[in-house]
Amino acid sequence: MTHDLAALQATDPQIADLVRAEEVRQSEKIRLIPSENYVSQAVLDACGTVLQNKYSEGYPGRRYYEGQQVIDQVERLAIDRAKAVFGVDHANVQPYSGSPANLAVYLALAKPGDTIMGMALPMGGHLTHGWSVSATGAWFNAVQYGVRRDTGRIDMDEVRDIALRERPKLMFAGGTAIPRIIDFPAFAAIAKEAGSVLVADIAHIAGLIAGGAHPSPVGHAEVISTTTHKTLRGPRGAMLMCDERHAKAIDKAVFPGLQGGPHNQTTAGIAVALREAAEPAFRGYAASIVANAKVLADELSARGFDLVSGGTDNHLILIDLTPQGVAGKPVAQALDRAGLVANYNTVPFDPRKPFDPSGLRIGTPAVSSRGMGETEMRQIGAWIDEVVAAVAKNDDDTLNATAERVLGEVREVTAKFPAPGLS
Ligand code: DSN
Repeated sequence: MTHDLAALQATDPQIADLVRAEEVRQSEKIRLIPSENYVSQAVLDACGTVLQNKYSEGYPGRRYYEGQQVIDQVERLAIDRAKAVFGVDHANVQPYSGSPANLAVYLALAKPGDTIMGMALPMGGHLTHGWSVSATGAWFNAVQYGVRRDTGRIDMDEVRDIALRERPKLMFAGGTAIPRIIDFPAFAAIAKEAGSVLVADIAHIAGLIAGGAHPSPVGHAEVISTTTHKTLRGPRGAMLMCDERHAKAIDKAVFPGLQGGPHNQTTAGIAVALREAAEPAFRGYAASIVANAKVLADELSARGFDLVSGGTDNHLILIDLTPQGVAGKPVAQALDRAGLVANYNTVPFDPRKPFDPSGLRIGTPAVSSRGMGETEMRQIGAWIDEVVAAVAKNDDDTLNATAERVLGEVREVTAKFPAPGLS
């Protein structure tokens, strides 16, 4: 491990030890959670700096604290790079994370009680797109769309029917468990017909869009929301991008509407990640995420797994484990013991509860950052199959033996693929 923890070790050995333990975990295991990644050492460096020490409420050139000679330059660089990478009029790089970013969109463009529309969480949407337990479901009249039973793909007929009936103020396109390309032009046409503002939440696919591996919503969605730490491979943070006409409202909603001082160390990390995303190599990275996901999906399908929508176009695969006679949670727990980290997830029309659902969600952003390819994807598919079969046997000895053996094999593979920021 290269990360210098000498000062931390001297002051707080307990936390230093835990950081090292997490480094080992991230290094030894195969991380398949599709919303996670490995940032570069450069991004890690930017985030661990004295930029942490500065308050900068406001925006570059218009701050409420003096001493912004440096911070203004950092934030301007992040904004300019976001505008260049995504080709947008305006970028706000201050939202603390995805949920606050989406809340800022509501604050900017809707009023409590307004009708808003998003994809239902169990269908693949996000909490903040109006799901009932979220403030966005409580404070707005949320109407929700889903996927077609026969295809597992977003039901654009339903989207149009609901939109024309309900005339939502905001319409969200995007989510957390969508394995297929999102048809932004189709959403835009419906939003126009319904008189809605289309908000593209590209958190999961921002890196694919930046790298040319997924169509961009620019020119279709008036507002674009994204986290920066998923496929985009930046620090934990978020950005809002929009047409010039919404710029003032969006900025005002982020600050002073919702937030205080921006996290300047994160802004610097976002700027570095965007610089990396502008490099030609990032296009290769984005393409490898999709290529790896397709191979892994192919391997799983060949082994009899039921993939929602039949496969993937992006970084994400959603497996319905019902045919295997097991639930997502015990499988995710067994996989973790075997060195393969995924998350259990609802599948569309899931008869089981969200805390014990039928599905397993996996993805390829992190393994692609390690440079893994077709051979490793086929091996991962085989390991998943073996672990699921062991869980299905419902026999502790079989499961223990399988998890132990696979963990050993996983460690042999991960040793050959050093992770960014850890090697
Ligand atoms: N938690 C994120 C994910 O895993 O998809 C969404 O916010």
